[in-house]
Amino acid sequence: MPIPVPSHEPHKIKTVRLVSFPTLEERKRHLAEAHFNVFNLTPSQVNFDMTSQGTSAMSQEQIAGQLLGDEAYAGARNFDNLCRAVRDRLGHTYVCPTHNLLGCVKLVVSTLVPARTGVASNARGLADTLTPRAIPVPSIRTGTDPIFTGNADLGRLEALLESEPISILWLQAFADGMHPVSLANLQAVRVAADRRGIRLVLDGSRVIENAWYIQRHESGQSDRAVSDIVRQIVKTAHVLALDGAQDPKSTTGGILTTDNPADHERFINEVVLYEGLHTYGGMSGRTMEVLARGLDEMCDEAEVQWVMRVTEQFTEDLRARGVPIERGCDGAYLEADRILPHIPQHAAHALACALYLTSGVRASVPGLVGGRHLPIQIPRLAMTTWQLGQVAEAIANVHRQSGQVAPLELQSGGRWNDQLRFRSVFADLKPYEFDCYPFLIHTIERIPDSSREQRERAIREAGYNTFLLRSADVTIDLLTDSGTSAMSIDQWAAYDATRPTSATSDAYRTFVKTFRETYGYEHIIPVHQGRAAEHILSQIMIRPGQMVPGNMYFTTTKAHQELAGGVFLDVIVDQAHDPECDFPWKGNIDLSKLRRVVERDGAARIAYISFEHCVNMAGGQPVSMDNMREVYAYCSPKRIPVFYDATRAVENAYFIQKRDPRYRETHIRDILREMMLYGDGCTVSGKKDFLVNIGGLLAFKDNAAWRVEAEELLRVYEGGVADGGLAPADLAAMARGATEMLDDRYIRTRVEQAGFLASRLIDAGVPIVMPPGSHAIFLDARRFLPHIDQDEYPAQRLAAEIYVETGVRVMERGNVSKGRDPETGRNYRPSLELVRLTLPRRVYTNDHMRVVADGIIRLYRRRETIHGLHFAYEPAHLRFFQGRFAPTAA
Ligand code: P71
Repeated sequence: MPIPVPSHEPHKIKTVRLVSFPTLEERKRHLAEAHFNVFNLTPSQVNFDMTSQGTSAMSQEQIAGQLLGDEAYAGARNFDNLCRAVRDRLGHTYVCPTHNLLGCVKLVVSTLVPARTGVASNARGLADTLTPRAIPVPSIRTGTDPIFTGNADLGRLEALLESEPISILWLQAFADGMHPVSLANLQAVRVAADRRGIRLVLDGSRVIENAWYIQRHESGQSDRAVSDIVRQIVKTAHVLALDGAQDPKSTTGGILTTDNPADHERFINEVVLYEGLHTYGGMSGRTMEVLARGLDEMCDEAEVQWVMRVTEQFTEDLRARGVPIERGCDGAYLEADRILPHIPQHAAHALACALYLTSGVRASVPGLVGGRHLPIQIPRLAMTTWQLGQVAEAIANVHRQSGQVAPLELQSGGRWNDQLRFRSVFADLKPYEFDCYPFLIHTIERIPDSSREQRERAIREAGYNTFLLRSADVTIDLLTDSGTSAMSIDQWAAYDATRPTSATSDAYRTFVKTFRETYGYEHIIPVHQGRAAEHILSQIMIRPGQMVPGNMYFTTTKAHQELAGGVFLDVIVDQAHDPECDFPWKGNIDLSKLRRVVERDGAARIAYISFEHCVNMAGGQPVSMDNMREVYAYCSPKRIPVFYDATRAVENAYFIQKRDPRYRETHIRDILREMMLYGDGCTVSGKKDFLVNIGGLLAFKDNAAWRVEAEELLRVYEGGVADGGLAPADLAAMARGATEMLDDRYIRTRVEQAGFLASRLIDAGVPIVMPPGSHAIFLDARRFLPHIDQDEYPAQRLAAEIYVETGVRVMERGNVSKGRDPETGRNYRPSLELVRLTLPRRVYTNDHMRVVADGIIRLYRRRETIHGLHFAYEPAHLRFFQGRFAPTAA
C-alpha cells in the first residue's frame, strides 16, 4: 500500500517565536551596516530566515529533554540514551559523540585518511573543509541520473581507485542539499569499497530527505516506511557521520557510528584530543538528550511526509512562477546566475541583498566563494504553508524586477562567503509586504490520528458528549479557546526567570504596571481566572434584589450575579438573537431597553451594567465604540457603574479597527484604551486574550474603596493580594502576553482565521451564525439538521457527528446547555441551537482549518443520514458537562 500523505500538519503548535517585520527604512540601514552581505544580519533584523541548519522546530519532548541533561563529565545517562536511539533507529552498534559534523570530519580524517591520500566524494561542500587541509577531494558525482543526481559514477570511481591514492569514499546523502543518492548506487559503492578494503563513510545529516526520495522514486521502494529505508541506508555504510542540527532537529551536536569495533576504537581514542570524551564528545548532556529524542522521532512517517510535502509545494510554487531553481532537499536553490545574467560577479550575494531589501527575507550564500546558487532552505516544521507561499511570492517579486537588481562592488574579500564586504546602492525595487502569522513555530506537540472505527467507539463510550472525550482521541481540538493558547518563548522566558515568593514579587509589580498602561485603570488585582473576578465583583457590587442589565449572559458571570442576590436582565440588541442577521455590532446594548429598565425601577435598583466584549454566547459578536460611549454617557451621570467583561476586548478592538472607518489607522492598543475609558472597571479571564493557560484579573478605574473591599475577599477566597492565588510566574507570563496581544498583525491574523474557516463553510452553503465571530464559528444546527426536533438535541448530535467524521472536537451550545425550566420540567428550546468551533490562539494553521471545513462540508452533504439523541443520563445541574446520550432510532 502506498504511504499516505497528510493533508495538514500532524502536530499542533506548542510554543512560538515572534517575528518582527523591519520596515523598508530599517532594512536599508541594516543592509548597509551589514556591508551588503546578508550573512551579517541577525535574526531580529529579518522576518524569515531561510536556513535549515539548527533552526528546526523541536518537539515538546525534545525541549523537555533540555532539562533532563545529565551534565556529568563521564558516562552520562544521556549518552546511554543516545546509544540506544542509534541502535534502535539507525542500526549501528557503536557511537562516538562529536560536537557537530565538523567534529565527525576531523575524526574520520585523522583516523582513516593517511597523509598524501585523497577522499573521493559526491559532495562539493566537503572540498570546502578538506582542501584547506591539502586533502584532494576528487568528485565522483555523475549528474546523469534524472532523479538521483547525487549518484556516484561507478566507472569513474574504479578509474580513480586505480590511478590515485584514495583512502576513503565519502558519500553525502543529498549531496550539497540538491543531489539525492539511490539505494542501488549506495550498495554498488559499498561493493566497490569492500573490494578495495577501504571505508564507505556516509554523511547522513539529511538521510531522511534522501530516504523519502528513495521511497518516492526508486523502483520497488514505495511501500516501505522511511524508517526502514533509513536503517538500510545506514547499514550500507561502514561509518555514518551525522549533523545533529539537521534531521534530528537539535541545535548542534553530532555522532559517528559504526558496526566495526576497531574503527570505533580509533574514533574514541582521537575524540579526547579534538572533541571531549568518548561519552560526550563535545556536547552538553542536554544536547545529547535532545539529539537522542530527535533520532527517535525523525523517522515518524507522518512528519516526514508532511515536511516533504511542504518542500514539494514550495519548489513547485516557484517553478510555476518561472523562477529558475534547483529543487533542494529542504527547499529551493535559486539559480542566481540565470536570474541575474547582467551581474557577472557575486550574483548570489546581489540576489540575497535584493530579496532582503524588498521583503526582509534572509537567504545567505554558504561556504567558499564561487557558488552559483542561493539556497532558500525551509526550517523543518517551523513555518506554515501560508508563510512559505508568501516567501515564494517575495522571491517572484524580485525575479520579476531582476533587471533592476543592483550589482555589488567588492570592498574587501576572502575565500569564504561570510568574509566578503561590498559597496552598493539601494536599487529602486518594488517591495513585498507580508500578511501572515507574525510568529514561527518553536516547538510542536504531535496530535493523534485515529480511524473512523476508533472514533465511533470513543464517542459511544463518551455518551455522545464531546466534553467526555479524552484529548488523546482528538485530532484537532476546537472545544474552547480558553487556556489553550501557545505561549511565546518570551512568555516562557519571563515565566522561568520569575523569582517566586508568597509576598510581593517583581512579577506582580510588572503585572500591575503593564495592565495600568493597557487599560488606563489604576487598581489592578490578580485572580486565578475569570470566574474568581466575577465572584468578587458580584459580592462587592450587588445588594440582594438589585438588577444587573447586560448584553446577553455568560454562564459563570450570571451564576455569580445570582449567587449575590442579583437579577440578570438581557438588554442586548434584538439582532443578536437572529443567527441569519449580519448586523456588524450584534454585541451592542439596546439603549432603549436599558432606558426602560432604569426609568421603570430607578437607577438605585441597578447594581451595575455587565458589558461583555465580543459576546461569547451571541457568537463572538463585537460591541461598537459608539455603543460603549453612549452607554457610559447615559449611566455615568446616574451613578450606575459600567463593568466590562473584557475577556475578549482585544478581539473586539480589532473589529472596531476593521469595521469602523474612523479607527482604520488607529493601533489596537489605542482603540483598547478608548474602549476602557467608557467603563468603571472590568473582569477578565486571562485565558483568552492574554495568551496564557491560566490567569485573570479584576480592575477598577479609580475607585480605591472598591479595591479595598475586593482585596478583602481576595485574601479570603483566592490567595495573596499580590498573586491572587497564582504562581508569580503566571503573572509574568500574563504581563508579557498582554504586550503580544496588542500587536496589530497578530490580532488581525488571529481573528481572520475564524473568517477563513467561515468563508469556506459559507461557500459550501453550510449554515453558520453571521457574521463570523472573533474566536469561534457557530454552526446553526437548526438549519443544518432541520429534520431533527430540538428535543432530540440536534446540536449535541451534530457535535458528536463532527467528531466521528473528522476527529475534530467541538462544543454544543443549545438546548442541552440551556437546560430545563424548573417550573414545567420542559427543555427551554432556545432560539440559538448552535455548535461552537472555537479557535485556540497560535495553535492551529490554515491547513488545519481547511480539513475542518472539508469534513463539515462532507457531513452537510449527507445531513439527512444524521438522527437525534435522547438522554441516557441527565444530571440536575449544568447537564452539558456530564450528561450522556444514546442515538434515537432512524
Ligand atoms: C469558553 C469559556 C470557558 C468555559 C466556561 C464555562 C463553561 C464552558 C467553558 C469563559 C469565560 C468567558 C467569558 C466571556 C468569563 C469566562 C469565565 N469561557 N467570561 O468560552 O468566555 O472565565 O473560565 O477563566 O473562569 O470556553 P474562566
